[in-house]
Amino acid sequence: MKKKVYFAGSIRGGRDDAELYKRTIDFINETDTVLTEQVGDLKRSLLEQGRNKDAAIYEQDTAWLRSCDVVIAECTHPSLGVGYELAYAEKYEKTVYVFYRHRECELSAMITGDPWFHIQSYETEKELQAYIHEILTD
Ligand code: 6IA
Repeated sequence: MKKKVYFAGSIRGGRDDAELYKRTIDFINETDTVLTEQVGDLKRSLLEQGRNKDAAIYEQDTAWLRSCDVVIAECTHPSLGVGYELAYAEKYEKTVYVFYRHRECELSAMITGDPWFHIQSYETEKELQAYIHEILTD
């Protein structure tokens, strides 16, 4: 059965990796279902958001976190929102995979120190996709 995947990646934290998120979301969607396609949206402006929209985003994202089968987070680029989502997912006992490129960042001790998270460093996108494929075919 197709897995419902909550893919997390930086938005207001910085969009340097947005294209990687988009390709990763497309890759996951080949076999499973990504709930959070906006994370890979390359067109929408960050400025379009207001407080009302933020409340709707929060409600929708937390509902998706509660209903997903697995969380996959790309954490190379630090993001407050992603950190919040990881803790929220743990509260609801969701399986959480955290990926990062170790040559480019030091993950927070609050992530690496939490045994709940499955943490995996990678170097190439191909390697990232291979890890994700393994998770989804588990
Ligand atoms: O603090 P950040 O903005 O970097 O937090 C990013 C995380 O929060 C992502 O993993 C998303 O799941 C969630 N998030 C933050 N902003 C949005 C959003 N904005 N839509 C959906 N989820 C969000 C509207 C779309 C945007 C591309 C303009």
